[in-house]
Amino acid sequence: HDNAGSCLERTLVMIKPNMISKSDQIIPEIEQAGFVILQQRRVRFTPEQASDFYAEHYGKMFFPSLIAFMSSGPTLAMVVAKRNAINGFRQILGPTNSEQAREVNPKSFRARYGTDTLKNAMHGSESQHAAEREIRFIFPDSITEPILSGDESTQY
Ligand code: RTP
Ligand code: MG
Repeated sequence: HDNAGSCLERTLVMIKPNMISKSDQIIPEIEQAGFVILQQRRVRFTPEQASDFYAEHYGKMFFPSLIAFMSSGPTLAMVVAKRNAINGFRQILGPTNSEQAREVNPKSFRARYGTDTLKNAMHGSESQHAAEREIRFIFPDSITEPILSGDESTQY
């Protein structure tokens, strides 16, 4: 089996404020790429919540502009599932810099919807640890264990 050894994962995806108006176009693309949307929520981040969500970047040059951007309007957050969802979504997301995305992966979300390094249209968790933390951050009531593991995942 092709996917033997791979694991059904959940990752946190966000459509950032500059592209939330394109959600009706973006969501079917996420589903066509094989991701199942488990939960979805519109979030209006306060600057404090955005700072907390992006705490790993505190102190960096771009932190103030990141916080201003992420609290400039609503964001659409969703929990999506697929085999290897975390890396798989980062692949179709493209690099952080939208201009670089247009060069290296023109079909990626950031290539097509992003503007630059800051306004890069979408977010996807970058590791298992980040995914768990971010899902809990946005969906505090959601289950915290992996949805399925081992042999069970083949039934999905
Ligand atoms: P994300 O967390 O939003 O999915 O993006 P990422 O992993 O590709 O990039 P990361 O390094 O985690 O940066 C988080 C967000 O901060 C903004 N940023 N601006 N040099 C800059 O101006 C700069 N670098 C990063 C972007 O909005 C980036 O997605
Ligand atoms: Mg990141």
